[in-house]
Amino acid sequence: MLDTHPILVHERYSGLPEVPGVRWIFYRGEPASPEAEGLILWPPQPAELQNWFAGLPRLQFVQTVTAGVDRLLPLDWPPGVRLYNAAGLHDQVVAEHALAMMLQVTRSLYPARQAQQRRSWSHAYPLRSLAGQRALIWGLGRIGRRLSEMLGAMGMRVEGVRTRGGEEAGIKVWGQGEIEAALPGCDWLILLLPRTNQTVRILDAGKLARLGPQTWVLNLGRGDAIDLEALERSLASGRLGGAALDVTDPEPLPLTSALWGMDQVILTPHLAALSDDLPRRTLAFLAENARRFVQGQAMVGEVDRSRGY
Ligand code: OXD
Repeated sequence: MLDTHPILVHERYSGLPEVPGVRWIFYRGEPASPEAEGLILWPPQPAELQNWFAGLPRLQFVQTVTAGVDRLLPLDWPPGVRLYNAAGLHDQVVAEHALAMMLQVTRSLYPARQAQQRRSWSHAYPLRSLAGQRALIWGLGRIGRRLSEMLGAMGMRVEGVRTRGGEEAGIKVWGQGEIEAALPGCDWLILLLPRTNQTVRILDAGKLARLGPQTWVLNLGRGDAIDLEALERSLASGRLGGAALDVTDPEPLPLTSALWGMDQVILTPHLAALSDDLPRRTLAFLAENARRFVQGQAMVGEVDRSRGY
């Protein structure tokens, strides 16, 4: 017979199935249950969480439902409390969103739709194939690896960038220090970076200048990884092919931003991870990680707070 482990869960997840050994305690507002050993957050609430720690003396872990945990990292974490992100939950759908953006561009679906609205049987737009094009995925975590598989299956030449270079799952991986050499000649630069002290404005004017008029920049990580003013200048001058941004800084973009109106820009409002089956998958993910906790197995998604992901 398993001991019972109380885990606080935001009431949004009240559909969680029973997990042997877990006593779910649903909360709204402040989770005041001093016996709780785990806390499942929705959404990440940094200021509140800092205050809650004092009332949760038995807490062993905090679980988020997001991939990024940047807003929680600056907190003063009590010793022994581990942080877990939703590793794996968003890989497929975020990768699909990136692929959809890319195919929308190469197959000119938006211009075709505009022609359709004019009832025009037009071929007056560029049509290309992804096969043979070079994609550089900057931030080769789980989502990046899933995307690299998809792009590989499309016949693309896929490379990655991560802290240390080498080879992973058959693709060339550039080290972060080699980025200047990696950028020239890529057709797609796809940012999937977590936010850390090193990633803010990491794609700046200097690095944008190393890209060419054929390059499209995608960002599905954190908006502040790109210097948006420099991006806007590169796009306006034709030195860059286009940009597809699911994240921006700030969010939403100011209405005065020229990016809203550019034909070579696709904006989606930070929804790359959303899909109709996300609630079901989230419950299954949370239940499985809680099962691992009570059975003393390694939970998935432990964040190294010193690295920031
Ligand atoms: C995330 C997100 O999961 O931005 O981090 O949606």
